[in-house]
Amino acid sequence: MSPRRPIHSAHWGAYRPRVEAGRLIGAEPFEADPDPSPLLTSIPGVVHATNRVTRPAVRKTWLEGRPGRRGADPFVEIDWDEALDLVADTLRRVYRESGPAAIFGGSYGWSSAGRLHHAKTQLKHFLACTGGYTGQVSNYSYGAADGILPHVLGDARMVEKHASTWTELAEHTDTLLMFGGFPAKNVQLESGGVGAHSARLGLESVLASGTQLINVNPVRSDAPEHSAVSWLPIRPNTDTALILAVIGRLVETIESLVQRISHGRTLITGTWALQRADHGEQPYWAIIALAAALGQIGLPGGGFGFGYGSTGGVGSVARSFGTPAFQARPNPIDSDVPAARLTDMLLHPGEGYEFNGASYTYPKIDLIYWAGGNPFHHHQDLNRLAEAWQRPGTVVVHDSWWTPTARMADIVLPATTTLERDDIAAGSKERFVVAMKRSIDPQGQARNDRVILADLAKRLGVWQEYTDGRDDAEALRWMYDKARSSAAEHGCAMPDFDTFWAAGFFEFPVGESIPPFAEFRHDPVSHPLSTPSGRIEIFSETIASFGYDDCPGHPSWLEPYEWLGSTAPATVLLHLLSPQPATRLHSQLDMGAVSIDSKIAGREPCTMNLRDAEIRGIQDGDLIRVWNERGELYAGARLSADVMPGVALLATGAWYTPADPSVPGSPELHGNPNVLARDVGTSRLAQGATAQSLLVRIEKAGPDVPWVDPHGVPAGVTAGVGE
Ligand SMILES: Nc1nc2c(c(=O)[nH]1)N[C@H]1C(S)=C(S)[C@@H](COP(=O)(O)OP(=O)(O)OC[C@H]3O[C@@H](n4cnc5c(=O)[nH]c(N)nc54)[C@H](O)[C@@H]3O)O[C@H]1N2
Ligand SMILES: Nc1nc2c(c(=O)[nH]1)N[C@H]1C(S)=C(S)[C@@H](COP(=O)(O)OP(=O)(O)OC[C@H]3O[C@@H](n4cnc5c(=O)[nH]c(N)nc54)[C@H](O)[C@@H]3O)O[C@H]1N2
Ligand SMILES: [Mo]
Repeated sequence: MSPRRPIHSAHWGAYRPRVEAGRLIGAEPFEADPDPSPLLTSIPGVVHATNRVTRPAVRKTWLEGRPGRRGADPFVEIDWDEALDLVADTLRRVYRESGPAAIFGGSYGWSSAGRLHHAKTQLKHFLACTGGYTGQVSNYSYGAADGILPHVLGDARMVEKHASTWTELAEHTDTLLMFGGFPAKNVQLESGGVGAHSARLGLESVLASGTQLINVNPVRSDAPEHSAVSWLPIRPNTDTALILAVIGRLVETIESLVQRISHGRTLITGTWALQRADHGEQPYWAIIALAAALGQIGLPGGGFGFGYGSTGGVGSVARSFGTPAFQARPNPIDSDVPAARLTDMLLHPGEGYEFNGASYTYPKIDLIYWAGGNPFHHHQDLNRLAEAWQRPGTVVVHDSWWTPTARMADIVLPATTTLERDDIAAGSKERFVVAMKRSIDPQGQARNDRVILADLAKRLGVWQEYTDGRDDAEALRWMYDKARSSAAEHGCAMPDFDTFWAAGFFEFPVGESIPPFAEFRHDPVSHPLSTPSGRIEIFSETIASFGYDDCPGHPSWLEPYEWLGSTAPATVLLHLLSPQPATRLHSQLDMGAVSIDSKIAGREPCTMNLRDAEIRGIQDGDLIRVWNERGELYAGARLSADVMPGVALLATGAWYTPADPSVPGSPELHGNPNVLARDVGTSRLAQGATAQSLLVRIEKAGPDVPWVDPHGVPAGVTAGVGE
């Protein structure tokens, strides 16, 4: 038998890299993966892309001490020592002059699957050692759920860490009522990597067992094609109204949906997208209330669950002990802001805001430090962010590519990709722990984030605190050994590091599953929830006591600020949903083969109903202009009967490319929906992102739409060598 090639992993799956003459030429799926992701084919082109950051670069005007404009000015390349001195001097100055709260190190973003070199975590660890920073609490994924679930259920585990398994569903569930359906495209992904993709096949087995699935969704195609699947189209952001009506009808007249779900075992699910909307707390609270009214919470295959179809691991058996992961030391200061309130923080230093029943004040930020995230992909109302982003004195970014955020920085440091270093992938809901072996040399002058930060720590006198005296190889072994001890305490024997590294992966045995709330149902007195009453709170005295009209004390239908029922008819305004992209992970892999192949004349496809296209004289493949009062963009039209009339879909992640970055609000040429999304919180309770509540106008574009390569490099820098 020929020896196996080394193994590697990514958020979209484990694979075996094929390397020739020092270059990655292919990524073959891990042999134990029954349902590998097509995204693997994007990796070689991305790793050797011409828009890799090859050397440290500094914005010219910043270096010269002139104001200039971030995103518009050219860069100059400098050597590593100079760059590290500049960053260290700036950190020292800001700590001295403005204090730790003036350093924004939230650095939200998925970074890499590798758990040691997870850039965001390493940055937070570093800034905790240098004196502290302003961080972020909660996330863009399920901010509203994070706010509401602890009040209703005692904690937020149900949002992803606790769900009935596919096996339980196949055995017990008669009806699966899915708000947001089950978009198979999303379950390619799991933070920390996937060894064996199981969710799509899991749902297939549930359908094969005879379960009926109702896809409540503006989009038909986000559920399997199967005779047991029915589509209930719904206007975006109106689920709460439907759910509350169903609860009412349960005790009144009987209609077909009520009929269906009140017979046999019913599981009600909600995708995370549902709560990423104005008043996003409400649909989740309403789903819990409906499940409570049906009386099956705690029974196998009954009750409610979240995140099915949002991420790969939901529906797998959860493990109670840790997988290898690096933990940052605690931040010595406390000035975190809700993740999605980034622009508000930059625009309104010193002003107050409400969050979960308390009042806080936004800090004044002088230095933004970002590694492993892409706010000019992920944040709402990018034109507003682009202005707010000009305010701090300095912006430092580590990335492997010239992303839109790197272009908006003053100092850009080139980071290695995972293929250029050793690491370990381990999703928390995943069976496999995978060795990510270095397969190629660092491209250009790229360095590991941990090495960059260790060199800065040396300059700032905190090398020992930051590294604990361990180099990258020693730290990797230490991280693994910690997980191994934790597993041993739970009776699970992991091999020693050398054996694991030689084998390339370790598979955890699948444990027993207990339906969520089974113990609580059986004996609520001995197993109370951590809510004030010990029960599921359909009415919350705590929330009512906050006095928030945007989140009252019980689930309520509250009109979103923009929705199809609000203003002009759908012949004029369309509800734009920005789902997760099938062709990449957020903005990652946008210049890879799969994403590039999906574009229309280089722009992101925007899917709309045939009727809406016809009214506007738009044909499949046309360039379209999409706009509202916050911004305008160009995209390519895709027509489909799978999207209900009045709704258009533009996936997230096309790299933000303003026609002229020196002009505020300049048209975006590549199709990033966040130039159109509104940037206000779900409510004062959770302050989550509301990216799914927006109306737009769409027209066929004129003949002379400008074009700028979204994946180029800024003036003054050396491009990578390319494929
Ligand atoms: N309109 C709209 N907006 C949304 C959403 C939506 O539904 N609609 N969804 C939101 C959600 S749920 C999320 S999670 C966010 C995602 O937002 P992000 O997590 O910020 O998006 P990514 O594209 O994954 O950004 C990761 C960045 O890290 C870089 N990176 C990867 N590996 C490394 C590394 O080893 N070192 C360094 N230094 N950098 C690295 C990548 O190149 C990339 O630039 O977007 C949010 N934005
Ligand atoms: N391929 C791929 N997969 C991913 C990601 C990626 O970037 N690429 N990102 C990952 C991340 S970070 C996250 S947080 C998850 C996010 O997962 P989600 O946020 O759940 O994903 P979406 O695709 O935005 O939406 C899921 C479904 O909800 C439906 N929906 C949207 N609004 C409404 C509504 O108001 N009512 C109803 N009934 N349905 C609605 C959409 O039509 C879609 O079918 O995805 C993860 N998976
Ligand atoms: Mo997310």
